Amino acid sequence: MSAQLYERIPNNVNLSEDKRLQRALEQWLPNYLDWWREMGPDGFQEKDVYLRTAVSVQPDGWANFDYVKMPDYRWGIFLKPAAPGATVGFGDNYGQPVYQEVPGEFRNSLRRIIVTQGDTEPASVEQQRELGKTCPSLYDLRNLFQVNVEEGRHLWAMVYLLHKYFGRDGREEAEALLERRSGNPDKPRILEAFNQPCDDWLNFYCFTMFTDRDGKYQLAALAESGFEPLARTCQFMLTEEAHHLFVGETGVGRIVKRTGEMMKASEDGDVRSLGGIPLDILQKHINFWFSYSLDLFGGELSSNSADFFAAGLKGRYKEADQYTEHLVRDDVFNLTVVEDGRLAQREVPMRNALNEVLRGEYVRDCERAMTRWNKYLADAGVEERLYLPSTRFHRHVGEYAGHSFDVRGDMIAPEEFEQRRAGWLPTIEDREYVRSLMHPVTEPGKIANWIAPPAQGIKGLPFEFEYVRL
Ligand code: BYC
Ligand code: FE
Ligand code: FE
Repeated sequence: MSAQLYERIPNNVNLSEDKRLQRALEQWLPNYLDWWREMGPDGFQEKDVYLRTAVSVQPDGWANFDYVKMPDYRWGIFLKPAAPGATVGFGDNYGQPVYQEVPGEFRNSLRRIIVTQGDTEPASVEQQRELGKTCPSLYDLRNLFQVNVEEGRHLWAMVYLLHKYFGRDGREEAEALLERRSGNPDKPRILEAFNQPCDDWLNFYCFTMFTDRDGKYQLAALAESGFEPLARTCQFMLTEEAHHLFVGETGVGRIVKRTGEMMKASEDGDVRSLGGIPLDILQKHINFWFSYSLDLFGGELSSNSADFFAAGLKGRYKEADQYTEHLVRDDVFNLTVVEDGRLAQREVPMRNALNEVLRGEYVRDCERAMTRWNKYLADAGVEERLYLPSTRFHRHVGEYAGHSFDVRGDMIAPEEFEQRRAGWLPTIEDREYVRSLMHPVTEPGKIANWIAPPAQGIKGLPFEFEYVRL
């Protein structure tokens, strides 16, 4: 499949042969650009940024690096090439040919999945729009913008599916994706994590660590889909997503490193006097973003998850590689539920617990990162450690919502939660303290005091490289 790169909308889906679709997307394009100028990174639209642009879907050649002004970024439509003879990989239609069109009976479910996925992408750009003004270095500024333009491209990916496969209601949904606004009480984004403010860099790194990571697992589940255009779209999105996760994990890691150094250097272990971010504030941000991101997996018990799996729309993580049995008809899952005001075990049909199974994969991945961060503390000679709170802590969706749990997962009275909240979740004072550290550092090679420099620059270039020309 050859990529058509120099059309108005770069693509590898033969857009020029589908005039109706091409016209529809060319009509959507100016609305998208208006949205980008209004809600994209504030104050940097005319700057040259050293960005990676997808120009082909080949494993070694898809990323092209050059200086680009963000509004000129070539947002394109790229699907991983089709594997011939592909079949539905799980559920009740296991082994049948993959769906090339939307099966009528799954139309609403599929549209809803695609709209939910699509809604998160512009939402995150909106949440991050002010961050450029307080960047800790040009390297980090460039990474922020790289993430932003790629989330913009992910929106394009979903809008392509809506326009191509869902007719009139697809077009309406595509427009609505540009109308909702993160945090706006009248027209909020669909999922709650995407209405939370993300206006300092500690929040940004936690967001890309924990919330983009939900994106990875959701996309991976959709990359298994029997609706082939969705699967192939998500497969390609995952290659971009890896960088977002890198930004988050190394970003938090670099703060941990710096805080560890400062704890050692200060007389009393208090890093505030040295202008650092104390470990307890870091921990509270981890608690906040981890718990909100857990909500993004949906209820522990979900008839939607069972229906999506049965229909072959949304699989398990690495369904094809990791499992040998793909029907999951009789399996059960042991779930910890709340019964009569206390925790109890209940055996539930596995298909209804697939949100929880996916969440389990996610939690293991987060634990891996936590181990790495704690190693930085150990290396600095510091005793304290960071941890992940219980998956029951501070939940707003699912089995544990409406009850109160401490960070160890023990049920407590709501009053006790409120009394101890300030020790577990960022307070206004914590946020203000972090904000007080956020001053832009824009000289090439310089870095803010509260974060360690990265181990290396981008694409083999040194950290001192001028990643954004201001
Ligand atoms: N907030 O059956 P249930 C990303 C609703 S991130 C508000 O338990 P289901 C990215 C739900 O709609 C990845 N409402 O849930 C990251 C349902 O409503 P109805 C985004 C919620 O459907 C960073 C009810 O509660 N992709 O890409 O099994 C930067 C019961 O729900 C929430 C996707 O999410 C919530 N958190 O699972 C940029 C993939 N959770 O039916 C990008 C597509 C649930 O009672 N979405 N509800 O009206 C899905 O697969 C599913 O919709 C969910 C929910 C996994 C989100
Ligand atoms: Fe994305
Ligand atoms: Fe992302």
